[in-house]
Amino acid sequence: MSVAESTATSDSTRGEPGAATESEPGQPEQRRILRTEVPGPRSRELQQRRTAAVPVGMGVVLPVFIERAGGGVLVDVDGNHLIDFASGIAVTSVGASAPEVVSRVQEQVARFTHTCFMVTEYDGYVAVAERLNALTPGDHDKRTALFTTGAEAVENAVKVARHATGRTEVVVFDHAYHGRTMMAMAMTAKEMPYKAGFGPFPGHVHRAPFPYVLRWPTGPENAAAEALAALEELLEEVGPQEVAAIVVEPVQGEGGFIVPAPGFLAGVQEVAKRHGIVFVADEVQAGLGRTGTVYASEFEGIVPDLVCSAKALGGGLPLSAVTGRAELMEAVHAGGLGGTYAGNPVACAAALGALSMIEEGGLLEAARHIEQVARGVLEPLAQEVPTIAEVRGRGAMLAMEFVRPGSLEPAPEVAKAVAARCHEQGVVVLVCGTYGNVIRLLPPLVIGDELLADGLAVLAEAVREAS
Ligand code: PLZ
Repeated sequence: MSVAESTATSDSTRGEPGAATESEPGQPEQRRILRTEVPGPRSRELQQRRTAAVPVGMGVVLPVFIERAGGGVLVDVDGNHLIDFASGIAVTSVGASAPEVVSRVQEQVARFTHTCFMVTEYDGYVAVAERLNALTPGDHDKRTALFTTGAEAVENAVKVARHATGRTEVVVFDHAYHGRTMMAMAMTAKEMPYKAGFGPFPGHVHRAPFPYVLRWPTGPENAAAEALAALEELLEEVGPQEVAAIVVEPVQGEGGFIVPAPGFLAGVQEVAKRHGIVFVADEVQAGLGRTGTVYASEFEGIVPDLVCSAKALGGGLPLSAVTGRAELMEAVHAGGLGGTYAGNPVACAAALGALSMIEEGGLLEAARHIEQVARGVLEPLAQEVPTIAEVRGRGAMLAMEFVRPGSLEPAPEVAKAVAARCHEQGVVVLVCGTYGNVIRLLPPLVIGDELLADGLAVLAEAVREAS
């Protein structure tokens, strides 16, 4: 394929030029443009340097080097405009160069870059904490501690839960992903590539079944009740009075964008409450607007005791948070929580921009709109193509699971082929799932309609080809 200097717009998706395609000042043109093959010659050159300087352990989905990004577009060093259906794994929900983030970061970085909040303080940190205390589910008294990565937020939620309860055990679920640090790895389900060769891991982590509706052995209608019964059974074995925390992703991310069977999360909350266990929602991937509500927990009206936020929170800068019941958060002794960079002022400034967009910028509506548009393409496609077992997800966190036709046998080779074809055509999609057979969509919530339609058309064509 060579599309020298051509605009890649499929006829089926050419619509009226509308406001959605207009690029904002300072943003790259919001259109898919392929000037070279992907990756192009300059990316390939840089890739050679990377290979000599960076270990392969640090994997890469698409070996393309990016020069600028914004809205729904990534511009690479060869001048290709790629459609971003990844958002840097659910991070740049507000876009990769949103003016609301950029201006606040510039202002902050010119005043000071760092003090360490544990040494001397700054109000940006407090402002982010106040916003998260207000935005997380429940109107009880809350406190927020800021950290840097999602894994750190998860680890600190466990620390708080253990300290507050005086208990040791942690319960997590099948297909869970919680990060790459030692405890977070122990809590993560999948061996390859996350855990293989890195053990031994911290103990005291127990895994219960997750109600994966598509694959529930006795049928979808039984998933919630049977998964809850299995959780109760596990608690009986471990001793519920020994369990500090149950940690759950309200929509599982890396595990395959698995939406738990209805009623399950509320059931987990009830079980946790009955046994005095801290109920922790890992909202690192699903939170902050991605699913069409600020937190995915809201969907079923659950109120977690502790909520982990990260990714979209920092608008592209590294920032994470644990927000929770004041009596739990205040249980830890002074100095028990922290980190040199925890709640860095530049990241806090970025977060205040991102949060204002999520709260007031119409992004929740945008996430629901993306779902509607994407389902409009993917659901008919699933009817047409026998390799799609299910289209699932919530808001702008959507996925397709691929199987061998007529069975539930995972077809990771189809997902891989679809992703490769999309990448070649300038659409950045990601694969996920325990079986590596899921294609997920995580576009920036600010993506324009034409770009979205074009990306979906490329994806649909890739699915038809690969099936
Ligand atoms: N909890 C629910 O999705 C990060 C992983 C990318 P960090 N997911 C992307 C990779 O392969 O390393 C994630 C998540 C949930 C925790 C985390 C961990 O967040 O910021 O990557 O530490």
